[in-house]
Amino acid sequence: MNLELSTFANRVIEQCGSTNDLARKLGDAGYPHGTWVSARAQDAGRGRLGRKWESQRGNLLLSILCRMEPKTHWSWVPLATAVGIAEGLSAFGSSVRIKWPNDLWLDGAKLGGILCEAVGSAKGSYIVIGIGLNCLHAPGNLDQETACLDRDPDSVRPLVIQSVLSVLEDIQARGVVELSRRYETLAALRPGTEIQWTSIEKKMSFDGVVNGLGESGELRVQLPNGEQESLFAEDVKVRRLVTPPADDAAR
Ligand code: BT5
Repeated sequence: MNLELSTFANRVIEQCGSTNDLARKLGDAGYPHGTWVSARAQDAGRGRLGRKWESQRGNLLLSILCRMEPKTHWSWVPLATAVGIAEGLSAFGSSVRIKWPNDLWLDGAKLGGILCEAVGSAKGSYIVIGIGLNCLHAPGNLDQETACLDRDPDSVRPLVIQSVLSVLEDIQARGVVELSRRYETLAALRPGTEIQWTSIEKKMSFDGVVNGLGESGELRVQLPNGEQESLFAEDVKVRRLVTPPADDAAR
């Protein structure tokens, strides 16, 4: 066993650049599915598209290795992670919603984010699932509202790890149909939600109405001209939310 790697495999360390980079070292060395690493603070925490992740002490910063087969299910891993986190946190009575594709919302503000990075290596390909969750601090001065759980990260971490791994196991055992149903009960972008998104390729903004998920976890939307479009990882802004049915809102 590599001694350096064993100092952070399945451990909480004080500080690092990014837990995703440490998890990648574990993945390249052949550590198994479910191995995790967590830090109390990161000085180079990242989001998608090179964005920064504010990573103060008191929040959860966690990466988990995922070696799931078949690879056709890989496109579902970010949503499976979000479902695992939202379901796990319901044990605290927190009503967390999933804002497709990788955000967790509490009362409409960003509570957490997920950064999945696929890696091919000599010891097999895998996904690093990076999770940032505001436990004790909601950072200010960002371009969006933020929220926190008001819980110690040491009490949140085991719940999140266990719940995410359990959803991944379910996909492997039963496929994604049931996951899709579970996602729908937690989705912030319900069918009928009016959204706007920016196409990275075309560098243009578009408006549309959410229809639901496609078979790879993509977001199906209807354009004003009636055409259907699939979004795979675009940043989506909400223009008008749909009010959940009364029985759902009461939960
Ligand atoms: C994400 O990116 O939401 C994925 C964040 C994943 C972070 C984890 S921490 C453990 C692991 N190691 C890493 O280095 N990363 C992962 P994205 O969708 O690109 O959102 C980034 C945007 O969220 C920023 O531009 C800010 O607007 C906002 N943001 C940054 N830090 C935040 C925070 N702590 N809480 C809420 N919003 C934040």
